[in-house]
Amino acid sequence: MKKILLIAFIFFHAVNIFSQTNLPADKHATAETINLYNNLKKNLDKGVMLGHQDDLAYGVGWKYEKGRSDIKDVTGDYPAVMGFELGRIELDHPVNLDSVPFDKMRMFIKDAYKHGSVITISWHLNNPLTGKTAWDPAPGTVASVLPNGEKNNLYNSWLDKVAAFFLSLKDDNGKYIPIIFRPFHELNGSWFWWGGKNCTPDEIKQLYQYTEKYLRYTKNVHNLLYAYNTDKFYSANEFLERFPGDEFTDVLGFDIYQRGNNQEFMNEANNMLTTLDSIADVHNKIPALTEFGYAKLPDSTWWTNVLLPVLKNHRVSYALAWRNAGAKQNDDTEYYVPYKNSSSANDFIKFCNDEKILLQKDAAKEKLYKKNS
Ligand code: BMA
Repeated sequence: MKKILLIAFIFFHAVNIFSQTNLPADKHATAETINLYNNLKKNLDKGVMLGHQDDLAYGVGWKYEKGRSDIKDVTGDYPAVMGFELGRIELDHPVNLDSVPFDKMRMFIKDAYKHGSVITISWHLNNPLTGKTAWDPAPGTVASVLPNGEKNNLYNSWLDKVAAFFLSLKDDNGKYIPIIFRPFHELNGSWFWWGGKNCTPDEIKQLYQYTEKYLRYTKNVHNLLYAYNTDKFYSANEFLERFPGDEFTDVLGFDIYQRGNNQEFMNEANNMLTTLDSIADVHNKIPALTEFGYAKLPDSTWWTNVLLPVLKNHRVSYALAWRNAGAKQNDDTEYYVPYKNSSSANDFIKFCNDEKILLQKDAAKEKLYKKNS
């Protein structure tokens, strides 16, 4: 009888543990990475974590001022998700393609992690076949980096550098900082060498899988969740056309920028999020708006009138606003979140005060890197 009770006891605990802890694509992910994965899933109904690319690095009219952030200047709190970018790390450059020094980036990532935010990283890697930028769509590039391709060795050496960066991301106790890595983003569009008509769907699937296996098994990088993300899409089939498979992905998302009127944007975003929600549900993944923006925010009530109603309709883990690059060489300015005293700042405060929108303090309360029951 005692034995039976003991077996029943163990069985119930095992069921309990397994039902609460799912493993991400990397079955050997660090404990903190597994916890992040499970907590992001569990928190889907709590709200949308607001993110911002390069938030701690610069904003409109400033660069590298300790503790500064355009979002903090306006709302008093930092974003719950911080985005960073690795382009040019493959060339051993000390700064990325947007001039952010990798050493500073490492410190920003440590800071974001320490304060409970989630970190996501993109990689606008150069074209390995031509040596030009990510935007050089030379045909045959993807095939050239796959095994037996003429640039496979070069590509491996680039992955070695990316792996070294990920493995250099540790907290004060020497533990690896979990990152949502978002390679080959917008892969249904044709502007990057890895996208759209510049390769076959099968080739980009292979490249995605190859990259992940190389980082995981050859380089032993285990602090990554992987985000698969498209640009605008019109059907579930289109979204999934280049999908590398469940065992290679944790987050599913898309990038969306408003270029037409508000209603058009709302319709598109609602349609895509409805499709994304159902795909994420079927595949048991984390749905996210991996990039969004309305350049220079010409509508001062866009946040509460356009974006908020869309987000309220859907399950979205996080939404990453693109970078506040500020003044650019060609006399243009680039920004996607308000800065102090800009025209949509007040509306942005209202948006952030809505219970659906989570900033860093809200994320910190969730202890995303801890095992929560
Ligand atoms: C683009 C623009 C560019 C930038 C690139 C990589 O969308 O913001 O200015 O270089 O992303 O971050």
